[in-house]
Amino acid sequence: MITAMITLRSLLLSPAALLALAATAFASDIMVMDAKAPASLTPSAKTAAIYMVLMNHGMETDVLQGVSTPAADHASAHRTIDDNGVMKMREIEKLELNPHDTVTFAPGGNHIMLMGLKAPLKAGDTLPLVMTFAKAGEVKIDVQVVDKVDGSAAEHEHSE
Ligand SMILES: [Cu+2]
Repeated sequence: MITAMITLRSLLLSPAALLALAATAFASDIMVMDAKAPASLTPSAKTAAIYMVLMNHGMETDVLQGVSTPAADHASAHRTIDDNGVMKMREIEKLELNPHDTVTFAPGGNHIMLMGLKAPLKAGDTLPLVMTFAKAGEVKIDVQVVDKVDGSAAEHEHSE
């Protein structure tokens, strides 16, 4: 009886929880959670950033080798570094995920950078993203476009 009640309760997910589930992709051992992109600030925006949490649930190290989306000409993983007080971005050529590693892409650190955006990102939209891993292969996710991601504005004022 108690078990039945717990099961029932766990089925009653809030809309927010359902959204979180929808944004979570399971593909082999790589799990992508909470993939989100802040909406473009101007209609002429050509760059955008995507944030997420990556986990490797496997027993072997995997490597993120590339990212792509039909929404932009170019996508790559970037890392923001503090070079004597000047924030600079570097492309992460190979992002290693060791077994049980969690890597967070968040403002001020790692992000997926889109360049040559084909249309400005609007809150409520979803953006398909393909992440290619050495072992897991192609991991396809839907990125939620949100109003804003705390701390992301300053980082993407650069124009590349
Ligand atoms: Cu960047």
